[in-house]
Amino acid sequence: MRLSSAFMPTLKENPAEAQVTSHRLMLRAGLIRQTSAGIYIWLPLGLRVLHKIEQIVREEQDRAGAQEILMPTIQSAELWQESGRYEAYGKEMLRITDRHGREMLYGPTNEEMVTDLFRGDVKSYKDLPLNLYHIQWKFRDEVRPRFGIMRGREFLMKDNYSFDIDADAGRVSYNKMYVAYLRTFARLGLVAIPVRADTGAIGGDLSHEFQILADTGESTLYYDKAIEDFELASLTGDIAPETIERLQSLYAMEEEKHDPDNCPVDDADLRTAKGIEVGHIFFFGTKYSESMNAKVTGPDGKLIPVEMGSYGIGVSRLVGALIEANHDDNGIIWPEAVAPYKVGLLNLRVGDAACTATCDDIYLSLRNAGVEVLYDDRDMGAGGKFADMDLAGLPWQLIVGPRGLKNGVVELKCRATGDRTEMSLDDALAKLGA
Ligand code: P5A
Repeated sequence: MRLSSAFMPTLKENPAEAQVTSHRLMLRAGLIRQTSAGIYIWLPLGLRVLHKIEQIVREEQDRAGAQEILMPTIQSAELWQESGRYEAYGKEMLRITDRHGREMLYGPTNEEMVTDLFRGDVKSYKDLPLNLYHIQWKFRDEVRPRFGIMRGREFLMKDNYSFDIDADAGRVSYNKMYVAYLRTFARLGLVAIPVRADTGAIGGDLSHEFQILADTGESTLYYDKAIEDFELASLTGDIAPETIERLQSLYAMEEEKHDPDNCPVDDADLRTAKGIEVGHIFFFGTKYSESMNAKVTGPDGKLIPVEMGSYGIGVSRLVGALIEANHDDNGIIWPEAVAPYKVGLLNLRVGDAACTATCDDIYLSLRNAGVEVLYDDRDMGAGGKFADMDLAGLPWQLIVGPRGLKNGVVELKCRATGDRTEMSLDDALAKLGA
């Protein structure tokens, strides 16, 4: 993409409404714009990141055996009346009436809809286990939407739902998702601490929240430092059930439930940190299958309500969480896995015909090699270009100016370390994979 024609509106000043770094940087770098409280437009740069996160989440779901579907955002109130959650969900639910006077709602989550889908089409224990997911917008009329897309009213969630014949099998499905989540967050370059959690409006008695560590997190966590080492060491290949159970038995608590006098972890091994909740998983057994009559025939021909779990990742929240975990005073520092472009190409002297010809060639070579590149071909001073590129946070900057070119060199800057190295153009291209 050429910056001269890109829709990438940046802001020089810090927007007054932004209280946290990620919100500030998302507005300044031109990733999002607010249209109403807690409702945002995703601009090209932000949308690229959102799509990349979505794709990593999708790949790990597929790998864990879940199948992708797409359920609608608008749901009928009837399903929620059946489960008993229509009243219970309260003011957070956005209720709508259609032209025929039918009560509808903008889905805050999809347990009811997927249970309805299941009961219509699955009749036998032979069709289990089944795990269905979708990545779809949700609406929750939060009392206090804040921190930009971190606590929005409209937000993108990956949610899935597991169906099993008995509680033991349900627990296996739960553990599969638990591991898939750790893998997903590891691929995003994040350390996620799984914390035993309350089940709130979703229900059930087994639940973990996945909290990524960031100073601006809303929750304060206490956890056994062994969790971090464990995750790094044990996430590859097949993971034995005992390993998962051992990891789940390690101590991790939110401040409200942490009792220093009765903590099983020695002070030396206890870590405390702020966390952002990026995922939440639940095993609620037959809560919805009983109330909504989702039963299959078992081996003996008798009808059995299915055991269910639901699993959520805040896909749009992750964009903010990633920025909270990866930035400096100059802007965002994207991990390569989710960066909107891998390389920023800076033409320091657009007026210089030779410099521009070389940059145009580089741009073409990178694109031909499939390297995602944002080309700053704007006719303006170098200072502004450096500032904008640092703000945008692309992992690599290829800096090309007439002086270097005379000596046959360009500069390659690594955004994360700030290191700038002079090298031949060929070496730079090779390093970038072109
Ligand atoms: C699990 C999937 C559920 O809704 N039902 C389907 C279950 N869980 S949850 O914890 O309520 O939400 C899952 C994740 O969604 C993100 N999230 C939000 N992101 C942005 N703005 C919000 N207002 C918001 N609310 C929830 C969180 O990452 C949460 O872990």
